[in-house]
Amino acid sequence: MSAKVKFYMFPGSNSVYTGRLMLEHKGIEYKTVKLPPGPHAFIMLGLGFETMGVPALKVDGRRVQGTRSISRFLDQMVPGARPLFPADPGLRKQVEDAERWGEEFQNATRRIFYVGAKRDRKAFASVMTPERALPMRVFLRVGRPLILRLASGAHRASDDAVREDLELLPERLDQIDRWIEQGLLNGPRLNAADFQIAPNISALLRCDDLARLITGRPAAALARRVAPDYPGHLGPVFPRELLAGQQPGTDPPGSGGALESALRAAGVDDARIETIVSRVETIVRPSG
Ligand SMILES: N[C@@H](CCC(=O)N[C@@H](CS)C(=O)NCC(=O)O)C(=O)O
Repeated sequence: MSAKVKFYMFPGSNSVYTGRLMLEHKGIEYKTVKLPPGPHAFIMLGLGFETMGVPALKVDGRRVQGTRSISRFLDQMVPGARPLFPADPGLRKQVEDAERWGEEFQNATRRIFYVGAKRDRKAFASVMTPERALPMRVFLRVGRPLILRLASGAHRASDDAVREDLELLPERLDQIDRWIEQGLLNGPRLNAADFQIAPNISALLRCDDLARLITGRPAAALARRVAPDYPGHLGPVFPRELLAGQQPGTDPPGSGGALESALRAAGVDDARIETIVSRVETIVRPSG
């Protein structure tokens, strides 16, 4: 018997991307319910969900909300097939821990986007409108300031929070690279933590101020494999004082996000961008 699955979402959301990837990984057929970002929060409550957030599922009347509930639910719904969690209890615990860690990385990525999108007028539409029909695109353009204000409040996306998120970013990327090296992430069998983490790396790769920190890392390869089609672009909008924790003086000249953005805008694919940027880095990186 096949269950009727409805997937509540809005395009452009990082957590929705995680939910979609997991549904597709499990080979589950589903019907998408596309909501307008902003009003979606009230619609979710109106539909009887416990909180305002997407992604969420309704499966034969049962409501499942949030990426970490969805991953567990999908493994119960379709046991055996392409499990999101390993059967071995020790390994399962490691994946669960990395997935929980990934949810905080997800929160940080969302805050970075909202704070950046207040400064870059084009960023919000570039992420939120690609899969939308004209009336919704108009709504999103007109509603942008209000939606950004509401979302920033709901997710505590302040300059202070983002200063800390940006400061933590290099060590978070190091953690992801370590997990990849250990085989916990980006292994032969993708797991719930891969799907939780990869969309956020992909989103950050589309930020001009941050791409230089990620390109060339194993984390970038994970994003390219698992979540290659994050839409949009955030220009170089973060003021120096927000980026202060990243020691800008240590960046090799020419390896910045500007090169990556220019290549992407010219239609060069991600794999080639990575090769070109790492070559440039080896040329311009100061020796010693
Ligand atoms: N940590 C949650 C995130 C859910 C979430 O915050 N989703 C955003 C969209 S990216 C949302 O719907 N926010 C509205 C709200 O929660 O008020 C998960 O992993 O599912």
